[in-house]
Amino acid sequence: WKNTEVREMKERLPLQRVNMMMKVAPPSRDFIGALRAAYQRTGRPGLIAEIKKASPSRGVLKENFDPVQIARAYEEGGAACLSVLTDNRYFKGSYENISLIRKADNSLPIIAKEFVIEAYQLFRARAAGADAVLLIAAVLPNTDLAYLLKAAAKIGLQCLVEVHSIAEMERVLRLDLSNAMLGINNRNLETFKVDLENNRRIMSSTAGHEAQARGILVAGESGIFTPEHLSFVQDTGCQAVLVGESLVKEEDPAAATRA
Ligand code: IGP
Repeated sequence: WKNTEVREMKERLPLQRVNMMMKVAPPSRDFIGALRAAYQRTGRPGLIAEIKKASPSRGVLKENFDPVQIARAYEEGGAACLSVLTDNRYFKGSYENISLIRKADNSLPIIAKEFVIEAYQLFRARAAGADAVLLIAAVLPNTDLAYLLKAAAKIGLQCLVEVHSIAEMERVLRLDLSNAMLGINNRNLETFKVDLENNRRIMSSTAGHEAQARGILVAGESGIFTPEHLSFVQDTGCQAVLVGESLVKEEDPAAATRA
């Protein structure tokens, strides 16, 4: 085994422990509802502001990284929700960061972000105090998505189901999404290239129209750096956006969030 894999195994808490933690975890909040409310209040897409120390495409984004402080700045700046990277291998994140943000009484609902492939990760996220989790269609067949959506609902977690293509959008629309929202990731996970045109293509497809007709909230994700980008994504029909790099790197994340 590679060293990283051995370390990840050691960091894995026993299920029994996670179960106990879930029982005393702070109650979950309405992640999707907070985004809808923000859209209704402002007429602008609800902002999911992301907390990540590093990314595979950009390396370390911020040297003296303080997740609690950044979360506070996002809250002050008017974000609707937080996205906290828990993946350690590629993003230098942790579940501990979620626990710390919740202990600091930050009021924003939190989505835990990593590559979820099994129910254990849902339990671990809820135990840390997360309100939602990310499920990526590109790595999960519909049978697994259906199972994880159900398991998440049972423990009070909402899901953001992420797609990259029209085909994936069509596929996930066959699922029961009553406890979920969708995300269109404009970053190609293999090449890391960002293309906002992808957002428009998917939203203006038959599947994109179906999602909107069913009242499913859709977030545009990745590569949003300017107000023009934000308007572009809003014009495709997204009522939420997920912004990481351009906010995390700011000297003043609160001011950047307001802008
Ligand atoms: C954020 P950006 O370009 O604003 O930093 O992108 C976000 O979309 C990205 O972190 C993300 C992600 C993911 C990370 C989207 N989907 C899946 C890990 C796994």
